[in-house]
Amino acid sequence: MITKEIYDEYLENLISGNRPRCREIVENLMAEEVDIKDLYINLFQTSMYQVGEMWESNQISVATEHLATSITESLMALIYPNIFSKEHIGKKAIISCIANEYHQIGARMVADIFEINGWDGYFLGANTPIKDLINYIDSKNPDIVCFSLSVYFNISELMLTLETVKSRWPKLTVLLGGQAFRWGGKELAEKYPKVFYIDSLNKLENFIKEMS
Ligand code: B12
Repeated sequence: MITKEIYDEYLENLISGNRPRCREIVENLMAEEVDIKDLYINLFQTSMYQVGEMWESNQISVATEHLATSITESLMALIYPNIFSKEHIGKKAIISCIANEYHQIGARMVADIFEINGWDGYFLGANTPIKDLINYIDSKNPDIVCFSLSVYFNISELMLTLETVKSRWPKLTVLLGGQAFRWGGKELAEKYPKVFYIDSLNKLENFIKEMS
């Protein structure tokens, strides 16, 4: 269980750049068989949101924020053996940040939730150009495509991406998510058939189960 004490100690070590201690904390939680979604949301996401607030209010530098990001990404890699050991069911999802979107941790979590549920989760990472995305969708013929958006000023890229993908594959299921939608844009999902905005990993998992 991720208690307040564990979280506080983790955050302190994340901010001070103590990767070995952060790693130990995560390994201990994994040994306790803490749910991966719990780890993702209540440890990694909450701490990175707090890092963002500290950075915004000048309590930490950009360098510290970058270090916290890289530690978080390395710890997610630590969990991979638990994610990829599941039996696969022959369903495919492509998960990508849209062009000019450099925040990739949330999208990586989304890809992992697909893997945990037996899907092949093709995670394309940050800033995927539309042309390459289209070619990739063409080559994989996925059941679902997911787009992650963190900064609201990238909404026009998302609109362009949706228009391009939906004009080519009108029946393809597309999921939208990410914190940019706090500032607007959810209505984009209503503009096209089979496009859904999903606001949490739990709802995502329910959706995946229905599609499995
Ligand atoms: C780390 C970070 C960066 C790193 C990212 C590196 C990397 N490898 O990812 C770097 C340095 C690149 C960066 C750059 C910038 N950043 Co920044 N960044 C952050 C920070 C601190 C953490 C992001 C993170 O990992 N969060 C944790 C993840 C797990 O959360 P998440 O992304 O929300 O994902 C969850 C859900 O949203 C959901 N989800 C996400 N995607 C999807 C998709 C689907 C389909 C579904 C179903 C669900 C889903 O699932 C996840 C798990 O629950 C945030 C602070 C914050 N509040 O997050 C700011 C933040 C996102 N950044 C911000 C800004 C402003 C910027 C810059 C413009 C700064 C600048 N002046 O250059 C640039 C923009 C770069 C760009 N073009 O993308 C703002 C955005 C504000 C806004 N109004 O849009 C934030 C909120 C900071 C702040 N408080 O102001 N940043």
